[in-house]
Amino acid sequence: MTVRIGVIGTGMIGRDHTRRIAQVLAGAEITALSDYSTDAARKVQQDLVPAARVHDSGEDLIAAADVDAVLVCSTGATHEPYVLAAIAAGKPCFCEKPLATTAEGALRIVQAEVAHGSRLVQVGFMRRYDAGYRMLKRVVDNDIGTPLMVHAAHRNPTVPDSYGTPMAIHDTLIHEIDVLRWLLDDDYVSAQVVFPRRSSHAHAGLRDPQVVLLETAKGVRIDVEVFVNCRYGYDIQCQIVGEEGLANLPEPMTITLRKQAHLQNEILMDWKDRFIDSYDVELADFIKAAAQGTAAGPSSWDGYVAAITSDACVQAQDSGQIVPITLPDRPALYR
Ligand code: ISE
Repeated sequence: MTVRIGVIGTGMIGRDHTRRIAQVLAGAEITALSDYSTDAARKVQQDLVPAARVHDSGEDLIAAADVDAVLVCSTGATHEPYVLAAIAAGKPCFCEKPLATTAEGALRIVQAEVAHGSRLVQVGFMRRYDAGYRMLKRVVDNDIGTPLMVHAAHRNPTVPDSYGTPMAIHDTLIHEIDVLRWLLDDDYVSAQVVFPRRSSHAHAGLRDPQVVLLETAKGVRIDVEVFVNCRYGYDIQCQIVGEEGLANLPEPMTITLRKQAHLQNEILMDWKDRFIDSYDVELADFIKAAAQGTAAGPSSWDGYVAAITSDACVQAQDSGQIVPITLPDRPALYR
């Protein structure tokens, strides 16, 4: 079966996913597009999928008879209503992060999916599909004994002026929040944020860097440095310390260059390049499950837990205190 997909939001990532489905992946076609700017959707249609229909609204697209599954790539505040509409229509739905801009909104999605009775939603936490993180997970599960500590870093060379202190959590740390839970098979119980000396490169209104300290239910202690004006590159580090050994996330593959008395490896500058391959794998997973009328991979529950944890981290930024994180019982659908 060819899964007929509608894409809501044809900006940067929506356009890229459209290209991916139209030109790279098998098993699906793009039949519908929508964007708050219809002109932008038409441009993507002309450039990439001339046979697709452009709809006036996301709601129309979700209801369309030639749409079997939906990709929600629009701005974060619109995710919740579109995902809820897709669930109401019984159509599998891939939603970029965040699942919703509030934990309450994410919970409404969880409740709607539970009421539907089977998985329909995949959240775009693509790091779980990255080959390096998958290797790390195998080693954590099999080779280093009980995990005790995690040291991680999430560094961007620079960020725009519109990026404020809470975005370091909602936009940046959110990836570690999800992927570390998955790596450790654990949940968070508390968060604290401490601020080192401020970089002079941080614009007014942004406290940078920050160190986020998370504690898990099994007692693992995690420190994540978030430093979004590090200048030198886009750099993701993750080290897991276990009882029997220590494992590091592999560096991205690069040429090792010996030249003019230096030994060098290039460092990526743009975050869009760092996990580029994992976008293909996550969408292939979505298409495979959507062909069966369901969804796999990171779930609404994962999106909800990420939202609760993010809120606790932002509270910890403001208060300087250790903020407890409590989760409701996980519904059977997500166990
Ligand atoms: C961006 O939205 C991302 O998802 C990147 O992975 C992150 O490094 C960046 O800080 C975010 O703005």
